[in-house]
Amino acid sequence: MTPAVRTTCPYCGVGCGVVATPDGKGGAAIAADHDHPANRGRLCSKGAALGETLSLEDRLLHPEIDGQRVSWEIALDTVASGFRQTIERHGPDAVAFYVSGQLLTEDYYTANKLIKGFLGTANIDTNSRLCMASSVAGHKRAFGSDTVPGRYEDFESADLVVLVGSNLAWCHPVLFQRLEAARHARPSMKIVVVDPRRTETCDIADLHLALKPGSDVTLFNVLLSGLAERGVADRSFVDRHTSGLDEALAAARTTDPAACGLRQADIETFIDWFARTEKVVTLYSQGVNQSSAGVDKVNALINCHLLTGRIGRPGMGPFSITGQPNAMGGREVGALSNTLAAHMDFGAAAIERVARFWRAARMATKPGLKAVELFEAVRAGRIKAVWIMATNPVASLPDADAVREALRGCEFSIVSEAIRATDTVDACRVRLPALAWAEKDGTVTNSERGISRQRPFLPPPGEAKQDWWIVSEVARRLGHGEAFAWRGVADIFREHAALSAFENEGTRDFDIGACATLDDAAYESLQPFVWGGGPDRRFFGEGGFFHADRRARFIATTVRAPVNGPEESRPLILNTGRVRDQWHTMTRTGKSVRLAGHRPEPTIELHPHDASARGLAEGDIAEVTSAWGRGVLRVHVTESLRVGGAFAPMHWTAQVSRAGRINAAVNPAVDPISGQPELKHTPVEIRRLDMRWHGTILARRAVMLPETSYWARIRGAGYHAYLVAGDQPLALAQRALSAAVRTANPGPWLAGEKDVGAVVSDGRVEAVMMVGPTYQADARDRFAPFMALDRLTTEQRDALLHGGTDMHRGGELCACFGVSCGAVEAAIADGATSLAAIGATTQAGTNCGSCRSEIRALLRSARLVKAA
Ligand SMILES: Nc1nc2c(c(=O)[nH]1)N[C@H]1C(S)=C(S)[C@@H](COP(=O)(O)OP(=O)(O)OC[C@H]3O[C@@H](n4cnc5c(=O)[nH]c(N)nc54)[C@H](O)[C@@H]3O)O[C@H]1N2
Ligand SMILES: Nc1nc2c(c(=O)[nH]1)N[C@H]1C(S)=C(S)[C@@H](COP(=O)(O)OP(=O)(O)OC[C@H]3O[C@@H](n4cnc5c(=O)[nH]c(N)nc54)[C@H](O)[C@@H]3O)O[C@H]1N2
Ligand code: SF4
Ligand SMILES: [Mo]
Repeated sequence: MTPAVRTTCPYCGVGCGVVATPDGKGGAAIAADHDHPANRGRLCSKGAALGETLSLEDRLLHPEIDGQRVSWEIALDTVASGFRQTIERHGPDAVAFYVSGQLLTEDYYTANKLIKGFLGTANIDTNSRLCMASSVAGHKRAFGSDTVPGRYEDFESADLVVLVGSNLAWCHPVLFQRLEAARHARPSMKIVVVDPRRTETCDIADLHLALKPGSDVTLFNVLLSGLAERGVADRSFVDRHTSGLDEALAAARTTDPAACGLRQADIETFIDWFARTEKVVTLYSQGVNQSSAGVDKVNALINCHLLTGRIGRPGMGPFSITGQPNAMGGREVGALSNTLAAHMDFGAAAIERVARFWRAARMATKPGLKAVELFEAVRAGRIKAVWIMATNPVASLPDADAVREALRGCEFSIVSEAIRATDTVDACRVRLPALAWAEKDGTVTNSERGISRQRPFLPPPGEAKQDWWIVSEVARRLGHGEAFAWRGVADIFREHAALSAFENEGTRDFDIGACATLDDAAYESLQPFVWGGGPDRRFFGEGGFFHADRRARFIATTVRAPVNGPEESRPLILNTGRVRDQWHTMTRTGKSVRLAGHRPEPTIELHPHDASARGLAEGDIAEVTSAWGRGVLRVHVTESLRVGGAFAPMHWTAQVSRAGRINAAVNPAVDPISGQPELKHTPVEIRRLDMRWHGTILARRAVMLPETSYWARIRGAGYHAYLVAGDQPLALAQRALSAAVRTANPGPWLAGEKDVGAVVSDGRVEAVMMVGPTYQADARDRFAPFMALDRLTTEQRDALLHGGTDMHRGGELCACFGVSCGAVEAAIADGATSLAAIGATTQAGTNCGSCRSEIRALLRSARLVKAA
């Protein structure tokens, strides 16, 4: 038996501790770490399903150039000489790195050091530009440093938690569970959600402010002036520790509350609660950051905490929650193009200091390009060599078709990836195989500044290498071997720690100098710890901000309209974000069967009013068009949106769908200060595509689908599922699809009723398809149980050919135990009236808890039906 290894979840910024126990066959059992301070024994559905993502199928295991396998020697020589020649001919600013908050700190440090200290350019940006850049800029404006002042436990001890642009229930589920538990223990605690959509997070909200998209500055300006009017300013804090209040208040007082489209009474309630409650935490995420007014939104809400002095003390403060597992580590190493290293920027003294510390051969002397402009420069040919690591920009950047075009046209495109086929890998010439989570060694920093170890528990597969090693080998080939001569990650961590303390003297918040002397054994066994902020690990409770005068700044924020507002021909505003069980571009969560059921298809959600105005109904196929591009998605009609709003998840790529990659349509407008794109606000029109047939295919072996208007592919247990639709005549489609199915899954073909056909060989279903004139939302659920059978009885075969069984109606709800909506509804019909009762009969909601809000929604609607 291989011993259990304590490591950290590779998904969200909560940074849960995980215990992995290898099974000796390439897999591992995954459990929550009961001792990790972030989760104390909890995991969400994605964390709990990590064991299903470990297989080596889909992995990139060997270096490739132009589709040909090559040795590491050749690959590394090619990369090094490509960079050398490009710099010789065109100067250092003709090269760039695009990196990721999913790199470990040691990888991140290495990439940043090479390009800024030895290639002479700061053209390194990270996908955190799409994620945290507005928070970084807002923190710096207010505090003089990119500091997150608070701790997770502050949510639990607060009396009012304001969640702004955060779908915590789905995106940071373990923190949501902690919040839910705290609220359960202390029912007086209040929760306000500020989000134009009614999300699952609203389930525990006392007040949901469904504001007009983009109008957060209005709301928080109104809050600021309301707080001042109610006399709750903390005069002593403001006088001793801040400046700029008068200008900020003047701007706030001229703000017209009508612009946020809320009822005045709700705004008053919000101001009253905020005014009355000393312990307030304002937690915010992408509804704030991903906006052309992102930085102003951040400062508008921080202003309210500064005014009331509610910052840096238990149960209070603004809290920017990070998305990726190492978004914070990336900020610490300084891998944004406008930061230098270790929370230092491009001031002359800092450049000189870091150059000295690194013994830099060729130091960058000015900030580099930010993600969106960086890829524009690639497209325009100004950047001629670009190296992408641990991110999938062809799917995740806005105006994504332009990004693909940029990469395809680039002379020298390199990608370091763990997965063989992604939208970005497909567009790059040099492909370098990277180790993945289970094999990687290093550290990550979570949202509360908590540094944890990620430890390998599986052997490195194929020829894959860890990212820091790849970068260091290129550095060595460029003649910088000495500066990159680390023996392992502990060496890198010590150097990073030493830089954080180098000539710091309390001028910079980030200082983990104590770690510079850890020996290898101490690094190996390093326990999770939160850096900075004195004995209680909070910043700013007693002032001590990082502007030269040690005062925080109020920022006068004025309301600006989004860069691209609705137009006559594109009157709807497209909002994008996440679903519960998928992670970004699905390269990992897409491998898990149990995560596939919750949201199997790329959907476009819209309000019933907007749907009916366009003749759109649930299940239709619709085209979403913007000035930048288009997507084709399944329609979901829901009252959880505002009229005029639409929502699509960001997860679907060209690998798993025909045209579900929504970023092809998303606008590339950015915040003028942070450069963060406005991913939540694109003017679009949505129109119905007339489909003449809809189909569902479950097949044990992958099917090469013929050209159709719509398809999406998902994972089943031992099979592939395809949801398809098209505009050819039905009979033609049936013929073409059955031929495709049978080519991949040979065997006797049985024609059934209701447009069902199946390949059944030796009594086992090899493939089944239903292709008919109407959309059958539950076809996949009806057929799935038959794929689990090794031999069908005659009755089972008949049932299959008559359209399957309705055992699993309504899709999957509980990912941990595979419980369908139908099963939960049946339990309710049988008399279950509470979460606990449903858990007792079906097990749903009793493991990770990620589905509890959805179960509560079913309970509520059952109560409504009963009452009616
Ligand atoms: N399941 C899952 N969890 C994840 C991830 C994932 O891919 N899947 N990714 C991780 C990452 S990297 C990140 S950054 C986080 C993101 O976590 P969140 O920010 O919580 O997630 P999003 O769904 O991107 O957006 C949050 C909300 O912002 C709202 N919003 C849109 N426009 C506005 C506006 O103008 N004002 C306000 N106030 N709200 C608005 C949207 O309706 C949405 O509900 O999630 C992390 N966790
Ligand atoms: N429309 C829209 N677009 C968005 C967002 C949105 O809300 N709406 N959110 C944005 C946000 S907040 C984020 S954070 C981004 C995320 O977008 P991306 O970073 O592009 O998404 P991922 O799928 O996480 O990409 C990570 C890639 O790294 C690979 N990988 C995993 N581990 C390793 C490793 O150790 N080394 C290497 N070299 N590769 C590895 C994975 O296989 C995967 O292909 O998307 C942004 N895009
Ligand atoms: S909340 Fe879920 S995804 Fe986030 S770190 Fe914890 S287990 Fe991983
Ligand atoms: Mo993110």
